Amino acid sequence: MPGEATARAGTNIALVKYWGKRDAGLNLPATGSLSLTLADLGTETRVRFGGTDRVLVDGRPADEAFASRVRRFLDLVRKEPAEVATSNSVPTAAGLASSASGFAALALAATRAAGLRLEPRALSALARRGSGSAARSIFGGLVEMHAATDDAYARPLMSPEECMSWGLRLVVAMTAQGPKALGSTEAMERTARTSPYFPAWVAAIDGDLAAARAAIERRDLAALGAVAERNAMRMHASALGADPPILYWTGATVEAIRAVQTLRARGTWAFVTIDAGPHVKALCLAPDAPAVEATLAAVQGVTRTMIATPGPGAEVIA
Ligand code: 2P0
Repeated sequence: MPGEATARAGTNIALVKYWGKRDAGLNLPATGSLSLTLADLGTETRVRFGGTDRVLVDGRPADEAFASRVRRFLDLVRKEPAEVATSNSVPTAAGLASSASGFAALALAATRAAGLRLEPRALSALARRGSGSAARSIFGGLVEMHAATDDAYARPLMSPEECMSWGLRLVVAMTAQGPKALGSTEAMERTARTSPYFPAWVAAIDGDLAAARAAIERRDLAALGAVAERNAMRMHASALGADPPILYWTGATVEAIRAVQTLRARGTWAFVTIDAGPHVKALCLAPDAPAVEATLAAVQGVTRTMIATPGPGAEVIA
């Protein structure tokens, strides 16, 4: 009997970034990382074994690059063909990583469809093989990815409920898309290979992780935000140092960063983070989120904003 299962997972935004690999074959990250899993923005994936191999995205056949990445991942789990049907609730142009929620949902759906029930740690390590950031989306709330062992996996730090009672929010500001951004897999490989700043980036991570953990323990938004903002700047600095250089920012990115910093100088705690693209995300507390959103929405070149809330880890839904 062919097995079938459907799972969903939320995307996540790293406050201490993953940027560089120790082993590309096993997709082992060079460092640890720390992120917040989001509600609503995510991926739902159904895996059905039997028939012929097929990968559908929002009901249509996936492009070959994505389909072959999915097939390579399924080969870790299966011995027979499978149909994979996936849909994203992340707006495609949002610049929010859909590979994180996508491979987390796929790892859970594929293992359940194959009749396997993996421990969360093993499921996280499996999701990592699809995409490094997916290891973190297995868990909800604040999550830390550990990279010290040969089998890197994530662990929960603070539940989504606790994150909600703390009041954490991420305000997302999408800026007008320039030319298609360089994919993060290729960009981090180039950074690691050619940037003279890459070793310094790696050397700074343990300190950032320790400071972030301590801030979370104290529920100290200002301290956590300060770590997140400097860590994102350091990630982009390492990429700028690559050859040829990697610059993800547009003018609107810079203006959005300045708008948040100006708001902060006037007494509102908000801190920026930026992933492998031009969009800006601001970490803040719920009572300040509407003001942070209004500030970002007023920046020229910002096309859309939303307030994202902490969300649960990957779950089986059918
Ligand atoms: C992060 N990013 O920690 C960082 C910050 C992008 C910028 O994880 O090669 O798509 O599939 O393991 O997970 C994006 O990297 O890379 C990412 P692969 P992935 O969220």
